[in-house]
Amino acid sequence: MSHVVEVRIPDLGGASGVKVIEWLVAVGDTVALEQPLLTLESEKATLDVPSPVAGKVLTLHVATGANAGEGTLVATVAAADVPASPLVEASSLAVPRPLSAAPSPATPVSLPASVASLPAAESVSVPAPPLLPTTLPSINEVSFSKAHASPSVRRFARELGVDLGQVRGSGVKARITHEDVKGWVKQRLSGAADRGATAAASANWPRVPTADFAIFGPVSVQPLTRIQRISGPRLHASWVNLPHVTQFDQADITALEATRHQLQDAAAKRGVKLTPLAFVIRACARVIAQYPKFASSLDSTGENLVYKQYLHIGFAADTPGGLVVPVIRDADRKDVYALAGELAELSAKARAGKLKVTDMQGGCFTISSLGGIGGTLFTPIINAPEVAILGVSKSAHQPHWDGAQFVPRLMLPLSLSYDHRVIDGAEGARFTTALAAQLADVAGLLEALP
Ligand code: CAO
Repeated sequence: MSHVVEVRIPDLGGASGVKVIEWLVAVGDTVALEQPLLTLESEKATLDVPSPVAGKVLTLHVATGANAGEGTLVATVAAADVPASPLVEASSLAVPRPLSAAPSPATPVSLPASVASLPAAESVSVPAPPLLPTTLPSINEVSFSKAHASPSVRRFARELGVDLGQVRGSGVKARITHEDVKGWVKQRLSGAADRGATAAASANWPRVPTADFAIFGPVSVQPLTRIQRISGPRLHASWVNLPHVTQFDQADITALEATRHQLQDAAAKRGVKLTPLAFVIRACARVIAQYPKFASSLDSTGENLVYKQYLHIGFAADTPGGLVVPVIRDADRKDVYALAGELAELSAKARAGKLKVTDMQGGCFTISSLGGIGGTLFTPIINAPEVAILGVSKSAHQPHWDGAQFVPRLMLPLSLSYDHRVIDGAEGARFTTALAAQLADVAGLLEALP
């Protein structure tokens, strides 16, 4: 016959201001004797409150995040078949554990039975070991002891052989939860952490807070556009997976702009308008021919660079639905007129929402031009799996010292972001220097194509 047992906060050894930071069970769960029910945190320690009986959880009396004190009623449990007094307190069972105490060298570490009983690897030949122990790194006791986790999470991690020192906490004050441990194990087993491919997929990233904005004033809610829903995660993936460095420079485009204006009539006869971007694409194509690494990609193992025997260049286009990146195929085989024509055509398609998926595929390098809008410099996000992206800002006249006097020159700001796993800082600076020189060499940009 069952009876109801009240679970109260135990003697806290003088600690005050404890908070319920995690419920480890839910109403209706069957619990074993001494199974942790919830985790409390004080300024100095976390502790689990175990169930004083085996039975079924009937009620949780406090919410996660609530403050509690010694004697607070936290749960009621229907005890099964235990001939005991109707009211039992958990006070004698809870064991606090310091948050960051260094381990005492004398303290024996209780390994899970399966690990503790393994023979020394070099002394015997053993059959193929199970996946988990072979793929998880061994536990570093110092970092394990310093990890911010409750006793039940520690126990759980020990059972799985997880080094808590390597697990990122997603709980309050970066505390490691059961879910974090499970997520870490899943990630290791899938090999994602080793490949470094999906750091973003990890459940262990700290999360930014959300808020109920309506508490502070009226709000309206607008869903993200389809393009934003697609491009957002891709930008995020690139941001978190690729070590970005942005190299800034500026190019003297005084001569280029003068020539561009002179060529507008000729361009109009061909039915195109020459914008600075067409020249920038032409310049990039020529410089990438010297520095092909900037149009390469890492392969799926992350251990080889793939050099493409073609050069398709994408450009970011601002559309009412969001950012899209149409791709100009074989940009290295097109002169500025052809590039200007394709720019206009693809931009119009982009703004009308008429780009096909194939119009946006196969890019090797991307250019994001904000020159028609304004701004000085920015840090564009690489369009992975590409390894570099060029940001172009609005040109402006600047005084230039020619050795005798200051003369006005029209300068174009360049912001090159590159994947530092593939491109070194010196290469990045060489690339922007070469690009600036190429943009200043307008005759070279207008050279007939081979
Ligand atoms: N400096 C000064 N003026 C510039 C310039 C520059 N770097 N680049 C373009 N301009 C001028 C052009 O000459 C044109 O002026 P005129 O009409 O007087 O000739 C005007 O700005 C507008 O140019 P444009 O935008 O029509 O043409 P474009 O070829 O330069 O750009 C496109 C085309 C599609 C790239 C652009 O319209 C666009 O969408 N830009 C936004 C890209 C973006 O959102 N990037 C951010 C992505 S990362 O979040």
